[in-house]
Amino acid sequence: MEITAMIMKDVLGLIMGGGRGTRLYPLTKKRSKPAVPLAGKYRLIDVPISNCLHSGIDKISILTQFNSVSLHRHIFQTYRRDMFTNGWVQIWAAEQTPDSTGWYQGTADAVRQQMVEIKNSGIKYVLVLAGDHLYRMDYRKFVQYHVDTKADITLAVQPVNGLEAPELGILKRSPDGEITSFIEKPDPESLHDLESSPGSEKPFMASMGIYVFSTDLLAELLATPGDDFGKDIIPQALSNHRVMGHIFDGYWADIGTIRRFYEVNLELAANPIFNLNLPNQPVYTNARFLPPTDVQGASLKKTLLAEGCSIAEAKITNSVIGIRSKIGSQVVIRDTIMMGADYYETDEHHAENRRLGRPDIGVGDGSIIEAAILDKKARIGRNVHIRFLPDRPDSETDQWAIRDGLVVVPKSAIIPDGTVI
Ligand code: ADQ
Ligand code: ADP
Repeated sequence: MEITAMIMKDVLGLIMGGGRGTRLYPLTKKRSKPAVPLAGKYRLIDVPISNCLHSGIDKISILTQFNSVSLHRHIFQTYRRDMFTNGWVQIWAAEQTPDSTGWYQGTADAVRQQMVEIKNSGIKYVLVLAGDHLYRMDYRKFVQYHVDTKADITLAVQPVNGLEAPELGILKRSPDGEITSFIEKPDPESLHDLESSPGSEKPFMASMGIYVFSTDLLAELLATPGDDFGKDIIPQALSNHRVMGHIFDGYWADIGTIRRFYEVNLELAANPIFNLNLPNQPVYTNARFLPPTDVQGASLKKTLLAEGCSIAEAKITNSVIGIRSKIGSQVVIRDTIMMGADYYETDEHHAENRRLGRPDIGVGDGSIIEAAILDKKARIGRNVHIRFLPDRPDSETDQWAIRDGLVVVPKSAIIPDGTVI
């Protein structure tokens, strides 16, 4: 059966926008995870939403634990639909009701708490998507496979190596693609029996955490206990449902931890691992009408440089420089994600900064920044040195944190002149 545009209109894209946000903390200190900036100009949520729109899915909900202003603003400004389309993008935040205590307890619980909304939408299929992955997938093929194989549930799956396997749901499939066993984050002993292609570079088959269900079956499954899809719902469903695994062979990266988020951003700068530049399949984001970046005397290597920046004189290597970044003279930036700013400071802002004795937004003259993540609107003074020191334990002060060995300067933080971190 050919999947028509009509069937995709009957699919709800349900994006899991994050649990308590601990794995990306402190980027999630003041915003919900879907609003975390990516690759200098996008936000994490732009990836699954763009995939949905390119696949003809135009009803999209984002499940998030808390409702940040920046997420609302971003969704409203970017995905406003016109009066001639039926589509919508909605944010469904965890809320306290007489029947629930508030926080989503896990991925399945998040969906359970919004089951009334899902049923009310009258949509036939629910496509559950992660909110922290970088990939480009045509969900039409995925839904087509689900329908063609008469599946009850279909998972997107991909081969992985032995280092990645313990962090993922690992499964085995029969020759026709039906999943016969599934273990969430298997320990080393159970891994041995889970090889799908022994001897190959990627012997294990992993779940990508992307599922398609019929709305009726989803409601039925969520009426029984179990708060997570990976830990509870999928393994329990194997015994009495047809659960299929659809292989996705494109680029796919889970960027839900500070370390992977950092690595994937820098890989985007250094290599064409993922094409942000496909004319017919752009990653959508807020259209901001920013001016061209103004560079006075910089050397830039392996760098993604967003628009609207102003760079006096700097040496920038292996870095992502986000929108509206301001970089002073004699600055060195290496192996760093600088997220930029949401607005330009005016002369009045600068006068106010002098009065308060704080640096302007951006990186001040003479600073050296290595292996850091500078969140939006960070104020890095002059002659600051953020060093790369291997094996630093996680720690936190008011103005910066060490996570996975990296210095993270949270949104709007102030690093005074001359600070050495
Ligand atoms: P994990 O990524 O470890 O494994 P999980 O932490 O449940 O699973 O996150 C899945 C997605 O849901 C992420 O986008 C996350 O931000 C979001 N999420 C988590 N808790 C949430 C909550 N309470 N409310 C809303 N959103 C929430 C899963 C599967 C594995 C699979 C990997 C692939 O369980 O089987 O291999 O994804 O990355
Ligand atoms: P983020 O989560 O990425 O930091 P924010 O919600 O903080 O995003 O900021 C995004 C929006 O806020 C932008 O549209 C920007 O115009 C506006 N904005 C935030 N702070 C200010 C400010 N002090 N002056 C003017 N505009 C601001």
